[in-house]
Amino acid sequence: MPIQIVRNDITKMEVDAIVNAANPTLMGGGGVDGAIHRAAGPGLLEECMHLGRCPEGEAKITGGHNLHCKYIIHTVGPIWEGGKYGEKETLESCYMRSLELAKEHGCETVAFPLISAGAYGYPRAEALRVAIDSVSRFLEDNDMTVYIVIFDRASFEIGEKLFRDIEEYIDDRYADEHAESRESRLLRSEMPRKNIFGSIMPTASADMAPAPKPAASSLDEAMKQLDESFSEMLLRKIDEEGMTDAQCYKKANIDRKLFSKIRSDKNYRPSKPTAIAFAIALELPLDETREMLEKAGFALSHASKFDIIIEYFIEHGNYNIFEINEALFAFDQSLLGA
Ligand code: AR6
Repeated sequence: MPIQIVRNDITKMEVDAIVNAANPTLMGGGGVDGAIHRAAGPGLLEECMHLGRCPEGEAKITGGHNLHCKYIIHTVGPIWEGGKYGEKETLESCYMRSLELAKEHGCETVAFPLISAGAYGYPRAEALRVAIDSVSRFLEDNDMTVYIVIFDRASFEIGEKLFRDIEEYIDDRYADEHAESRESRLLRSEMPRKNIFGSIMPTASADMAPAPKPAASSLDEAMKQLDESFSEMLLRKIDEEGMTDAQCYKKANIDRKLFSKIRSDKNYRPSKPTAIAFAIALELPLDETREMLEKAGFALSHASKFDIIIEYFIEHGNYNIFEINEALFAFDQSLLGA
């Protein structure tokens, strides 16, 4: 998955480079800076002494010392002063300069803390948004796996209104599904259904189902009646949408190598988050999303918070996978992409 949001202590990440939220002296400090210096050992401070100062929005690189990474990239975020002093641009520059340095040093995996979102006071939800937007912009032209590391639960807030909206949406659907007793469900399924005019409608039966395909006389015959596979539907939809493969897998937060596998294997069975990620990238409405999922052997149900959150975003016409992932993360669900 090109962008991943994870909950961890960044000093424990096993990646090519971790990024430090430093101050212009590069001489260490509190927060994540202190944790990195403690874990890396005194050799890091010694190396930093030769680097000189680092202006806001810029980045410098050192070795990883005692950490599990090859490099530490030190960047200096803006101090939040209300948002009218170019804080956002400076923060974007921190991510860009750090990623460029990582690229120059051949890094394939990089982990960022939420720069400026601690002692420097940048509002956390906005800091996260800048992080995700900047990283996804960089990944449009570069292949890399980038982790955004959230240290504690308090560091994570999606917009409060969005959180409440989704919570309500989940409550309405999740509760309904679970409140109904087994008996009443049984009763309902056995009762003849009435339409709005009160006349009895046929229960779900052959009357309503689409005409079945003629029964195959042999297994061989049956195999010839196979429907379009997941990968065939995906490739067809990409063409119909007039997208390139790269536009689609990037928008789906899917790794290029995985996409080539899917492209070359007609019978590829993706995981559910991967299948949904493609449906989101293609901006499919709910019924087509369900159809695509079915081809991979999955369904969307109201018995799962994950599914309800996906449904919420599709119904609201919001197909931004990174915003969906922020919400999934806030509700402790697995993320979309692969
Ligand atoms: N792993 C991942 N994230 C962490 C960790 C950790 N071990 N520890 C803290 N965070 P901050 P800033 C999160 O204050 O706002 C230093 O003194 C934390 O929850 O470390 O850019 C420097 O020397 C928060 O979300 O950095 C500077 O003087 C995020 O890291 C100043 O602080 C950033 O919080 C920089 O302030």
